Amino acid sequence: MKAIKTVQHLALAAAAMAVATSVMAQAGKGVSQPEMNYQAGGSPLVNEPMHQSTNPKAPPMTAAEFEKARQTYFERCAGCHGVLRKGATGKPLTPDLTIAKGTDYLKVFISYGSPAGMPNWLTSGEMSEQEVDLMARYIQHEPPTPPEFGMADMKKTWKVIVEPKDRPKKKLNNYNIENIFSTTLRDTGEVALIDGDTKKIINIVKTGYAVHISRTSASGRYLFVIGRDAKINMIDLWMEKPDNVAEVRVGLEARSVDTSKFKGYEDKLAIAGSYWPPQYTIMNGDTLEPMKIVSTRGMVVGTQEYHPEPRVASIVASHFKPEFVVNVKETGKTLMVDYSNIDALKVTEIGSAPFLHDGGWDSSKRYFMVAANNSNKIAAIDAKEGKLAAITEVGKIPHPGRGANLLHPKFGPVWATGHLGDDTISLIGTDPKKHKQYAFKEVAKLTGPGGGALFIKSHPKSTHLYSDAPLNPDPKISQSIVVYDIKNLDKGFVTLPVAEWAGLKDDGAKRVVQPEFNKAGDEVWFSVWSAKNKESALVIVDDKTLKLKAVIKDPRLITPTGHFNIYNTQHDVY
Ligand code: DHE
Repeated sequence: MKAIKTVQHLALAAAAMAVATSVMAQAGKGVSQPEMNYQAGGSPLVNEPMHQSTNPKAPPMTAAEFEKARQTYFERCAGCHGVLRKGATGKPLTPDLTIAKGTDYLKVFISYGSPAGMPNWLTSGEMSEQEVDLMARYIQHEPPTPPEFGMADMKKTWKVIVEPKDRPKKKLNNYNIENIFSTTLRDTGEVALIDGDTKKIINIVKTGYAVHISRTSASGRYLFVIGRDAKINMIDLWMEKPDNVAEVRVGLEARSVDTSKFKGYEDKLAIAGSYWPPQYTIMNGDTLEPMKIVSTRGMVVGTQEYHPEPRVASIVASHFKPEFVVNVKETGKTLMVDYSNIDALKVTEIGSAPFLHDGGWDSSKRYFMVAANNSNKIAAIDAKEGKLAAITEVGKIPHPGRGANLLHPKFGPVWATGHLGDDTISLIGTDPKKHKQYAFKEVAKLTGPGGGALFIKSHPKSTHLYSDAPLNPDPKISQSIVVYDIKNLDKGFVTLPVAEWAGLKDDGAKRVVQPEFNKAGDEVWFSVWSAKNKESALVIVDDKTLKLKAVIKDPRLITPTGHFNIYNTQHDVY
């Protein structure tokens, strides 16, 4: 575990350094360095048992060499090339392709990298010549397959810590629950529950490994947290001290979780998507008991070729129908999963473009705007009609988080995304009724400070749009936030030196990440994300004045990254 975390750090640290030459230089082709490094994080699969599969045409490897190379692959390569090496952000590396290239060619590629985004593992000092040789031989053998994870495995991990009948019948604390923030403490596998009113930590709750996101149940009472190890924790905010009431693992690696929000189904079901095995699992919303597992293996949109590991990326609950919107990365398909009868599950499959990743609702909550990141596109999924509304070309590697909704003075309601691979923010019209000519068109491009942006945010009560750039190589940029005045977007941005405001005592990378509004929509929270052994902080900015309002520091706030305001997450306000 420790090794994986270190590698993830290295990957992100490398991202910050390596872009200088590449973000802009590579515009238009290939994968940018920050995107590559961002996705090249370690996988929890490194610790899973897998069997050596030998290809007689490939150069020989001992069992020990194979195991070492396998570990390195899952620590450094699987995020881009895929568990089964069928390719994702990185190229496919299956033996039918690699054997033909030969060991020497592969060694050069691994050593020096490529303009398309492959890192220079040897010349950057991250791999030795022996390791490069090992990896060049390894990728000519059949990829070993991690184990499946079905119902019996899930049931073994399922724990109801407090039975529903033993839970509070009413709220037992005085917290203003709607303004609690759940902050990811990435490297400790915890979330910090923070009272948004008093800015005091309520509890630090143990969750899965390298915890990823938090989502709120429809009622706002329960919080669901998922770790990269596919462990889901369900936290009851009505307890005197909010804490875990249930947990389960739905796979070996995962990123997304949500709960049913359609009228009549509030808090009834939960869903989580896994990277491995490629599947989604529907659970009882009260206890996390796994009820239905559905594989996402299948054909890729367009080419209609089989993909053995289409990872489940973002999932969101529809407000129009009893449906979950499940976005499958490699196949480029959005699955509208009708949960009204899970014994006769109806799934509407909407193809758009490969590499669906993150996304959010437009302001009407009818259109789910999802980034096909490596295709440089945003697909708008019409949740009312159950069809693709449009695909919009945007900049290089869109990365919206959930995106931001603004009322543009000229174009009406627009949804915005920043980009990892260039310095632009794309605004897309989302109102086909009153602003038909702009609907699902990229109506404007704002210029930001540089590439490496991950999250963007606004609020219906705010006239500001905030964007981070934690993967930009320039510390001045990665340690700041830029803000646009929605009423005067042409004016450009102002920069807020958020990391400097945090006044941290340690040197080192201090990535400022993920703007998130409080419930009232008058303050914005940011994480200042330092290394695990360094001081981090949360910085709170007054949305009206853009001045520093508060800094939260605590030795327990280790590697804070994402944060999720209960009310805004419950109601999809962004
Ligand atoms: Fe995330 C959302 C996957 C790295 C912070 N991230 C998501 C979602 C997916 C995803 C599929 C959408 C979930 C949803 O809406 O249901 N993230 C991945 C990766 O595969 C990737 C690239 C590499 C990895 O190894 O995990 C990755 N993500 C990161 C980070 O390094 C970040 C910056 C820090 C961290 O905590 O690990 C990070 N991801 C986040 C955050 C969100 C997120 C904060 C939620 C955004 C939101 O506003 O909802």
